[in-house]
Amino acid sequence: VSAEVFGAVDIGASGGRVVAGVVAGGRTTLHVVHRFPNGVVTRDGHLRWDFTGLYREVLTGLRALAAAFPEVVSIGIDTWAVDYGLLDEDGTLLAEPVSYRDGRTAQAVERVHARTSPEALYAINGLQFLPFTTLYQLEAERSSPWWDEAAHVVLLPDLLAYWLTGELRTEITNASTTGLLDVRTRTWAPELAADVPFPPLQEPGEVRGLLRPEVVAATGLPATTPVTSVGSHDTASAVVALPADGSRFAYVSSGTWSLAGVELPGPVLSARARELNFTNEGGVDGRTRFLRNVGGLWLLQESLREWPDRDLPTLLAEAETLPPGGPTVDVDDPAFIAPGDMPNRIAAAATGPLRTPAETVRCVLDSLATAYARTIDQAATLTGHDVDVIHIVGGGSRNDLLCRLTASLSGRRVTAGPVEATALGNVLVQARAHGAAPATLEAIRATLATTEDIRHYDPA
Ligand code: LFR
Repeated sequence: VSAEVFGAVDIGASGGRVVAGVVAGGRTTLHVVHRFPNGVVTRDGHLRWDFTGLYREVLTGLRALAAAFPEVVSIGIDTWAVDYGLLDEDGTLLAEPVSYRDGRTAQAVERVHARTSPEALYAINGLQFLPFTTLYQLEAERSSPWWDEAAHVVLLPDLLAYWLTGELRTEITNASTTGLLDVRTRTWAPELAADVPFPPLQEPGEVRGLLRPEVVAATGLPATTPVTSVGSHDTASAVVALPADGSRFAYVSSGTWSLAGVELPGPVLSARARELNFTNEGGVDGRTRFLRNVGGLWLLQESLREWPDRDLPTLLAEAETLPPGGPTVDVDDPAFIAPGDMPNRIAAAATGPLRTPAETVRCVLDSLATAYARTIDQAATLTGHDVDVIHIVGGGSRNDLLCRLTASLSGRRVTAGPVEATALGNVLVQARAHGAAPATLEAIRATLATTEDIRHYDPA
């Protein structure tokens, strides 16, 4: 069988990777060619991403990709959502992008809501309230020293694509997280437009552009290599790669955040959906990702930073021996958004005392699993969508205890994996665009259901 290779750049809040996706005989195999850490840094009084540094890592990764797989067909890019860079008229990045974990939007939220009520906003953009949605960040940005010079607002995967190709577009699944897109028409909502525009929209599967000569020289990739738009919102790519057989499924994309919900043909904008804080994000092929952002492994990642002499496998093993029904926290508590001092913040919010790191770990996992079960139940009720199985994908799918707790608390079968669903979805949307994967998401998922290594958990 002949093999075709697609490069995926997949960057999350805690780390990035450049992956080769080898598609051969209906099976897609991922090879990570470069990994690099990511995290927020404090600069000029704000939490920011060192995005210039991340771009350097991307070039390093693409060089490794070209060296290992000279015949790469295309490159796709995804990152977390909502954050952006400001470019001046010449296309120069004005400042390193502020992170959604920065606290700058506190007053901005009130100003936006004074102009447009949360109810009216939901009717337009269909998004759950999160204090860091781009709409609020741009309101806060109006008082930044760079606003007057800004000519383009560019979402982060699109910024990488710009540096690689020179082309400015806004990929639509990620645009759907800005709060500025009309959820019904899938076009920019004129009534919410900021003074500085985003580049025009582009659908996943469309070619963004060819690599700039400088990038060709730096990476050794052929000058004919296109960047192909994928679900550039990492969660959109993850939902593509669910190993689902049929349609009666829900999912939890479990990483730094947990995104729990169902896939629908169109938005659900009921008052109840808004009250329960469900979002209608845009999926690949115009699907709706009806889900809730419910806090995630960030609570563990940040706790581990405070316990340098403890390792996760041992802590998980200890946590497993603790009895069920221990203290929990509300994983959605905005008090957990900022970095630092996490075990103490968890202890302060917990429903009972936490004496050891293992108890804290158990508390986080019980709380996450409880939130997953409740959220999937609500999603099913709000939409009338039947759910037989919950697919947990991403880093959390490796966490045996989390998967088992979710199965028993939800009373539903859980299937765990793939861990690298996001990179896989990135690869598969490119592969489809270049004729190497099936035409529909259903067919793509049915293939994954038979080729991916998946674990099943039935309710205890
Ligand atoms: C997951 C994710 C979520 C989004 C959050 C912030 O990585 O993209 O979908 O709510 O990060 O961008």
